[in-house]
Amino acid sequence: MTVRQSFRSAFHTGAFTAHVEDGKLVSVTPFEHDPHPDESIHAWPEMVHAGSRVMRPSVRRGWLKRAERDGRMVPEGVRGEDVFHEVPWDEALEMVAGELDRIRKTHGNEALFGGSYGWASGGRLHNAQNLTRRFMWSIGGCTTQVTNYSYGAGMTLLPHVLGSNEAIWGAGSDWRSIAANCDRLVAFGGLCRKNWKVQSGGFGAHGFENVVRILGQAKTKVINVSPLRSDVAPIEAEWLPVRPNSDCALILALIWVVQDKGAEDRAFLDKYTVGADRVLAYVRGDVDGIAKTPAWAAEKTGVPAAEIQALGEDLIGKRVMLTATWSLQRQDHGEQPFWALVALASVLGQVGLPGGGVFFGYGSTGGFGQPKVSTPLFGMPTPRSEGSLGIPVARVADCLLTPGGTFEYDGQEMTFPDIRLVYWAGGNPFHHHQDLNRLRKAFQRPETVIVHEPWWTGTARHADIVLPATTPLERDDYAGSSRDPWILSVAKAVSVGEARDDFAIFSDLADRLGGGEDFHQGLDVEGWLRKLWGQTSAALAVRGVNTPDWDTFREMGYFKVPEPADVFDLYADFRHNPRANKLGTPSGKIELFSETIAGFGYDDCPGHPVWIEPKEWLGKAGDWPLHMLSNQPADKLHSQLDGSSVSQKAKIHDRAELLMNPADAAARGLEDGSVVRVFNARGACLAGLRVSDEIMPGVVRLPTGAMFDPGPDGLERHGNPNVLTRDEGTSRLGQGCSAQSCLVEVEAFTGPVPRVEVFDPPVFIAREA
Ligand SMILES: Nc1nc2c(c(=O)[nH]1)N[C@H]1C(S)=C(S)[C@@H](COP(=O)(O)OP(=O)(O)OC[C@H]3O[C@@H](n4cnc5c(=O)[nH]c(N)nc54)[C@H](O)[C@@H]3O)O[C@H]1N2
Ligand SMILES: Nc1nc2c(c(=O)[nH]1)N[C@H]1C(S)=C(S)[C@@H](COP(=O)(O)OP(=O)(O)OC[C@H]3O[C@@H](n4cnc5c(=O)[nH]c(N)nc54)[C@H](O)[C@@H]3O)O[C@H]1N2
Ligand SMILES: [Mo]
Repeated sequence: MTVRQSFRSAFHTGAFTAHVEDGKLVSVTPFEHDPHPDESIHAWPEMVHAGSRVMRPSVRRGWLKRAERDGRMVPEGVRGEDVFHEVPWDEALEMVAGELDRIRKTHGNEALFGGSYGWASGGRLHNAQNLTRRFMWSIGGCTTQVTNYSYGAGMTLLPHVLGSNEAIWGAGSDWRSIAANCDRLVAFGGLCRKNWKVQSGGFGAHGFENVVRILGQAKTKVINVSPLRSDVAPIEAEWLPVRPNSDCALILALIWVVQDKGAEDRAFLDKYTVGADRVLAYVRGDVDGIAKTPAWAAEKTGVPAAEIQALGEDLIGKRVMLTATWSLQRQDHGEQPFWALVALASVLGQVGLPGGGVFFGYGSTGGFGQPKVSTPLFGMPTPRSEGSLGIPVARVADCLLTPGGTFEYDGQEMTFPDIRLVYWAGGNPFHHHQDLNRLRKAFQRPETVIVHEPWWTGTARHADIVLPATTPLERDDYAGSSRDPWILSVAKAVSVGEARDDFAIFSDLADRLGGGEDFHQGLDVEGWLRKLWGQTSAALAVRGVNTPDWDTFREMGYFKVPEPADVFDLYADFRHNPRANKLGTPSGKIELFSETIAGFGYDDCPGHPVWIEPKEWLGKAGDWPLHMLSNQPADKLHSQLDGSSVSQKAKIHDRAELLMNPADAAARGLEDGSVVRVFNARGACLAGLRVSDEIMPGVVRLPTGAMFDPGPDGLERHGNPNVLTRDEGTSRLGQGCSAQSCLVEVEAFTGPVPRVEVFDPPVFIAREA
């Protein structure tokens, strides 16, 4: 007789119920309170039992044959090209513990790299990156990573300008207020429906259709400033196609128009900002002799001067909400468009008005502008040990390649340590990092690379010791996102291979290395979940919200935090009383000129927003005629669950889709639906071509997410854009990821189309006696 059971679960793309037959996950049904569930959840049954799962602890052959050379233990073979031996858990853990101990004792904890950036899975306890850090602190610390790939430049800049990162990760002014009050919503990078499929931590209800409905009934006119017309679909909007990476020039010209009309809001600037005069003088051309006029910006942006003039004039006297997607700062000098947008919102006097002002991210992930629930959700704490070094996340390859090298970041001069051991759990740098051919070289440098993974990703394939990790379907947890009212139960549904929870792996290792008490505090998963639920309940009780006890919550499967009736407007309190509600900047006001930043003396990020020509963009003649945007994939979260039939559906001849304007396709004789080769001096990949006028001429779009699949000749076969992107910081201030500044060429691929091999497990061989 078949045994059928159902279990609650949740992921970053939505919650669901998992249906299990005889110990196998067979299907999922979406969370009953999700009005618009995302299809990606249906990838789980295939992927949980996929042939690409890591089934047992595995060790790379060449690593076992390492030998000492010039004070380093140098393994044989090449990471990413070697074969693996499967070993019993106890032996694998003994090797990992032994290696961690050897390196910390010989070279100090700084030689351990435990940044481990990545999204892993939803769930508050089993957050792999947190657990890695907590484990590393329990054994004496490590070199870690600070900031993120999402908005590394923005989150470093904004505290200097607005005193916090509320405008990037806070709630955002409510859509109801925008609909009621806003005349013009200017969306740089659009308002991407696909990005709303995702909320970090796991969530219950997809809200984008609600935004579409609210805006559809409002007087608000939406202007989509983007190389892609489809970035706002299905919201009705006017499209202003703009050359990638030129937005700062456009924004400065809008400030010029407002100033030229004498319409800058003097009272606002005097009361709430510092440094406005410096910016206005710069825009007039008093500083460098170049007035930032519509004609000046037209040449840079490709937007006709008359249109810039008209847009600038149209904003005067209206309620205006300015927003930019995070991709606008994921580019060379990405700090500048964000700072310039704050300046424009200030010059228009809009900050803190109902439905007006500036916010970064309405188009970037789900939940911004929904009723502000600020759901408290406790995970295991990760206090960073004193003196441990944190390098900006996107500088990882620099760190591995140039030990002892110095670099600047946000006013600090830092030195890269000599990393001997890399430890990664819950991230896929061979998805997320730029210039993957360079990263491959960087990954050859350490003595040891250890990875926890459920699947044989690019990162697992470049490791020496791979430990099989569970997915959320294989463990108990609770999940939720601060911008979603649903707190969700996650229950273990199946077991796969010899996979263990990251928590269990780290607990065991910490015990072996003398850090057990600090890491797990004598509690198991159940003990921690009860403790964390207690903390979450206590935080809600302070707000007058009564939660059920843990057992009742588990039985119910979810809990809904009451949504506030009030409509929230960002910075309304500051506007109302700027003395009592000072911003966290040195002046307590919006810093359109920052003495702090000016004091750093960076020519790539001076004291106020400026136009600086990107190193790679269409404004500069060169060998590579097309600007490649690599935005977030519509059908999945990054590289996760790639290979399922759900993500396969979006591919063309098994490769990621490259979007190109008909004029560019015709000029190259390329046919819709064909396989093309995308290349530049850094690398080359294959992709499947789709031709459409939804993208402006001169620009192509290859989304991220195709699992890294390098062929023997170095050609990436699957369409991973990061073999093409630049690995350089945004500036010395933010040192963020600048993937969106990337030029390429595209040609027909004429050879026999190679098979994508990344979903095959690596080669295992028996260990020699
Ligand atoms: N060119 C370009 N590159 C980009 C971007 C871009 O716009 N353009 N965007 C950047 C951004 S914003 C981001 S956030 C990054 C995303 O980069 P990542 O977060 O690194 O990408 P993911 O594919 O989500 O990787 C998560 C990995 O964790 C594994 N995992 C899942 N659950 C668990 C678990 O419980 N335990 C363990 N041990 N592992 C688990 C998954 O299998 C997967 O391999 O990419 C960045 N890279
Ligand atoms: N479906 C799905 N949703 C996701 C994710 C995912 O993997 N899948 N990842 C999540 C994560 S980790 C993050 S950080 C966010 C990221 O959120 P974003 O960074 O906002 O997302 P992107 O899709 O990279 O970019 C949004 C749009 O900006 C436009 N754009 C790019 N460069 C420029 C430019 O120079 N100027 C202008 N005007 N427009 C430009 C592109 O056309 C692109 O479609 O998305 C989240 N949402
Ligand atoms: Mo991100």
